[in-house]
Amino acid sequence: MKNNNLFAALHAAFPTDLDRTAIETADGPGAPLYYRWRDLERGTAMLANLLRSLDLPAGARIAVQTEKSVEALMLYLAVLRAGYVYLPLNTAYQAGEIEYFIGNAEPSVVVCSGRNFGWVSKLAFKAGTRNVFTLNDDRSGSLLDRAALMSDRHEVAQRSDDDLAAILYTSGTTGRSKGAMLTHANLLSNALMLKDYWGWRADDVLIHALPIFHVHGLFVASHGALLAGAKMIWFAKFDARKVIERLPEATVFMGVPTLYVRMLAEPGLSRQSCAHMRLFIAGSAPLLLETFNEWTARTSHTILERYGMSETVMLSSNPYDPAQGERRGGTVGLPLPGVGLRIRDDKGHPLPAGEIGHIEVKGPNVFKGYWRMPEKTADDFTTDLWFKTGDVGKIGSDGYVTIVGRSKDLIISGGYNVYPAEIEGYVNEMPGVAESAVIGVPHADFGEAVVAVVVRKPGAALDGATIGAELKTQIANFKVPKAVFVVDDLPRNAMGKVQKNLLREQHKALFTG
Ligand code: MLC
Ligand code: AMP
Repeated sequence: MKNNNLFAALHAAFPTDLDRTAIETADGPGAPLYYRWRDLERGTAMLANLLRSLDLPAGARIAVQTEKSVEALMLYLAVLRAGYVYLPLNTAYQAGEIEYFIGNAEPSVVVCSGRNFGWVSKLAFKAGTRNVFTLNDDRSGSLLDRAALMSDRHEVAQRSDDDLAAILYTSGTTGRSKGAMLTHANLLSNALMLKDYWGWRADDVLIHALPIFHVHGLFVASHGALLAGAKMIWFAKFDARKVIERLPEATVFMGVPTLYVRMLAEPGLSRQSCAHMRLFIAGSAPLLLETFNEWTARTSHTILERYGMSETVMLSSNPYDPAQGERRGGTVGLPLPGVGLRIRDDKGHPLPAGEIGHIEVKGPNVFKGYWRMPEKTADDFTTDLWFKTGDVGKIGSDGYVTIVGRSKDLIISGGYNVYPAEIEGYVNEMPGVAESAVIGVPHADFGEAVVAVVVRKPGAALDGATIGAELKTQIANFKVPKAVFVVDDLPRNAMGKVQKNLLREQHKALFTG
């Protein structure tokens, strides 16, 4: 029987010469490390055997909040290999956020950094998790200690298309995060299609400088290189100057727009430094036309912008092959092969080419629903089962898709999503606060920055700095407003609704000069 486990496909793509370097570390503690394909094969087998030895129930979730490391990638692969469900968590999340994810997902295993073991294990044990391991970025921790005792032979667990491979939490408009359930078929169909569409080759070298707890770094970048049997140069943390130094050895780079903006600010970025490169890919947030054009002028490469989301992996892409069309700045290209995109008006009626409306998607890439939230899942699908992305855009008569905005109240800052409702919830709980409005304003580095406008209760002494400092102790640092204004009231329309557009207009030049 064919095994539809995503890992089986990745494994089958390992090169025959297992002694070739699969991943070379570019930063992190100590000298560069060279991981051969054989190391990935053995490491994932040992970790999968460790998971199997725990006697976990079918469909067990393995929640992971660790610094980026090759071992953390191996852990992801091992979870697939053993047939469990991977649940990655942003390292910036704090106790309150982690408590929610663990309570909601009820993972059988939690893996965290050693320095967080005290508070993470307390939350995990309270939620009923029996196994908590540590994994540090210097290859220490109880996870690897235990895995070292395991056999390095492991038969890949049999999985069918519809079985869950991962749950990715994505914030909701009501403030609470929803776990998007992705199946083996969702991830594999998308990865195989992108391998062809972007022309991945065994002699490619990918600079991997994105975090591995979201779609972009974990799936799109890693799956691409692994399925091609291509080498990765592995950055635990993005550093524009250091990445540019490695470009002459590389062929593919993927980044959110902030990474391109930061590289453009480096004098070392030049036509020569990019001469060996085959492809620069951008996504996760809008790439400004200015950045797109400046990149071409400086490097002679045209960035390929694509569009994706946690619930759907990749939806559209500018063409790689010039025969299929130009890479057009300001657009997210054409719907990917096998992916259906359509535009609907507010009432769900089809709109003609070029008209702006809600973007909806159907295809093998579209997730199975939100974890234990059937009503939310039902709300986000149309009656004919297209997924409502919450993005607003148009599809031209030539098929190119342009995103013009979002119907969901969402801020994307440096490629991370921040939902205003969640931040407003925290601010509104603070003493002396009557209400608040959280908005996104243009930011030269992060694309958008989070700003809070807070109304004080009569007579209350409130200041923005204290509110910001308090938030810093409660939520992930990228969600903390970069500016907090204390005011007497918020602008409202005749219906009493807060006019966030007026606030955005008022503060639009705050971070762009
Ligand atoms: C860091 N900071 C941010 C931030 N990242 N603030 C706002 N938005 C962000 N994205 C702040 C921290 O709070 C901290 O502030 C200060 O910057 C330094 O933190 P750092 O961790 O040292 O920052 P840095 O390493 O410079 O990180 C910036 C970054 C990172 C751009 C490299 O944010 C990043 O890796 N972004 C990529 C996100 C990503 O992979 N998205 C893909 C989602 S998948 P302070 O005040 O605390 O010191 C998806 C689907 C798809 O969307 O289509 O791909
Ligand atoms: P996430 O839920 O973190 O996966 O974020 C998905 C959202 O990121 C999408 O719904 C879009 O709003 C946005 N996004 C992803 N890629 C692009 C892009 N190339 N241009 C504009 N927005 C994008």
